[in-house]
Amino acid sequence: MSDLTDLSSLEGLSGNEAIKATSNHLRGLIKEELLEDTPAFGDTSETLLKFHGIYQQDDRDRRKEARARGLSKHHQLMIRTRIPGGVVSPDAYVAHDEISRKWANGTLRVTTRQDFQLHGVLKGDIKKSIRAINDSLLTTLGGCGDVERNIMCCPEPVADQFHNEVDRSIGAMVTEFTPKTRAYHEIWLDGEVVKTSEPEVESLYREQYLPRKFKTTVALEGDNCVDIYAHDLALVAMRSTSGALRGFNVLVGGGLGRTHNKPETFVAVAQPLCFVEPDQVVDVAREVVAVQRDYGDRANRRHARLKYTIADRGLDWFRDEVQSRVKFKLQPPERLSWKPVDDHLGWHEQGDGRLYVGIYIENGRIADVDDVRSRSGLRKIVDELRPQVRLTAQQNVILAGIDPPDRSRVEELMAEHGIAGVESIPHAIRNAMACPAIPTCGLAVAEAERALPGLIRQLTTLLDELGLGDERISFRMSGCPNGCSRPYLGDVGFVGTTLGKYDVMLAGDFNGTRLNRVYAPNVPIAEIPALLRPTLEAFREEREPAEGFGDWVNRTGLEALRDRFALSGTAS
Ligand code: SRM
Ligand code: SF4
Repeated sequence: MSDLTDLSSLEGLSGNEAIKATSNHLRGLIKEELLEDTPAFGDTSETLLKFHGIYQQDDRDRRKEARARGLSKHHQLMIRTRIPGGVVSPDAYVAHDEISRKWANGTLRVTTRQDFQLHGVLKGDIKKSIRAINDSLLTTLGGCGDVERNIMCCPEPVADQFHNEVDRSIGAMVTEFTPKTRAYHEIWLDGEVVKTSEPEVESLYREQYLPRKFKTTVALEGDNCVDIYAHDLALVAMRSTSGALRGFNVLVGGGLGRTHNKPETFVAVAQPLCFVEPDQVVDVAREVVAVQRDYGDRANRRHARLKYTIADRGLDWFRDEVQSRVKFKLQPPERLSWKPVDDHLGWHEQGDGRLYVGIYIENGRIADVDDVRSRSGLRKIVDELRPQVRLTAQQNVILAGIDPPDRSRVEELMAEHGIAGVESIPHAIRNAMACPAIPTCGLAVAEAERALPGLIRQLTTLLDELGLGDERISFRMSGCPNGCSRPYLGDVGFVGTTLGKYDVMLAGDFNGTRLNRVYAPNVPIAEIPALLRPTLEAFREEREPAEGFGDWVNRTGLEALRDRFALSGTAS
């Protein structure tokens, strides 16, 4: 038990609040249950494990068979490694690759927030896996749970003054926001239970941590490759004319999770709050989180994200509250402008005489499937040339620090393993993302990662046929309305409603600055290409030069297009 004395203060709060408060800083009974010869952890541990970067799941493909045979679910664990800015050393890459082969399902998943996920780990192998990750100097602590999640950043591996200063700010924020509990060390790394007179202080998170997950990203002026508008807290690093870091525009209150048929849950884009100087950014970020800690809804988890606090109390109230907690004056936010999103794929110079190459990974799944053996290929390149690896917010991989004479060897190894260079990947495929959904995600109501490859190839054929093959159109699919692949910020979103059916969303934009809306609800996947054909044809005929698909839909009017093409639809 924690030293929380007044449990009556938890009355009326969600069950998770009591679990957190009485967990003794995230220990609960995880250590004890780990020793038990059972395939799964209990419910309370399941909740607490998330803070340690671990989700208890079951293999949904095997549910039916298990039910038929009177067996219980096939329990397994998913591990999420928290990787600030997506930067992975060659040793850490190798460690994850080894875990994926030995104890997980043989694949590595790059997430939309620049982390690695390992699926299919059995309870008996979890401790070894977490240890191996720690030995490679990364951690899973805070990968999930009601804390600050992984802090994202544009992964462009350029080592100039601006990038270095941004990296320093991120490093300071990571230190500030990493939970201070020693539970992680004790449970997973066999750290001794430290008996000291000094209390274990979570000065930011306190006994109950945050009301809900909290997400922060850092973009570099002009390039929204990290989808700032989806975030609770977004920081846009601004460059001075001399190339130094001038400060950060701060935006707050974005979030994409919603629930079908529950209009009180909604998608929101982050709104501009203020501008701060580089040495003020950690303080302001901490106080943004602290205001949400103090005022976020702890009774209803569906209403507990920062976007709801701001919707209920107003952005001006929020700014005043943050202002009252910092010692400097918050400056008005500056106007942001965006160039087309850079996915950082292909070969680039990185400014120090070396090169980096961005490699496309379909839906982030590094695997050996048929002729495309990205897992073996990347491992061979990393073993041989030891590049730094960076994970992108589009679920792709960058190999950085490559000496120019080694470029041909990288290309040779890519070709040997069926890893395509970006120039041969159709734009629709390159700009598509899907979340894992079935079989690992317990919340999925439809397929995504396994469904999008087929659909996107049909759409590629359609676009080619219409002469639109060179258009940059983003297609994003998720297996439920939680929006893990950020479908609401793409030109086109497919949001699963039930097995085989999706709400088709249009009128977003390629730069992810505007939410899309439902064009047609509940569409069987096989009908999606035919549904989109007339709209794409009209786009081809009526667009302004260089106008993107989502922008054209937005200008023409979603409702007008729906009427024109004889659809009727409302959000499901
Ligand atoms: Fe997510 C829950 C996967 C990014 C919104 N997300 C989940 C879980 C853990 C399901 C669960 O709770 O049992 C999924 C695990 C599936 C699996 O088998 O791996 C899951 N989310 C993912 C990933 C792996 C999708 C991907 O394609 O990469 C991403 C991991 C990111 C990371 O490394 O931390 C992922 N999730 C997102 C994003 C995008 C983002 O943050 O940029 C969102 C929308 C933004 C937001 O948070 O508002 C997102 N995930 C959710 C939600 C809805 C939250 C809400 O406010 O309602 C849930 C459900 C929940 O929290 O209750 C969820
Ligand atoms: Fe699961 Fe839904 Fe997230 Fe997809 S969007 S991973 S189905 S929670």
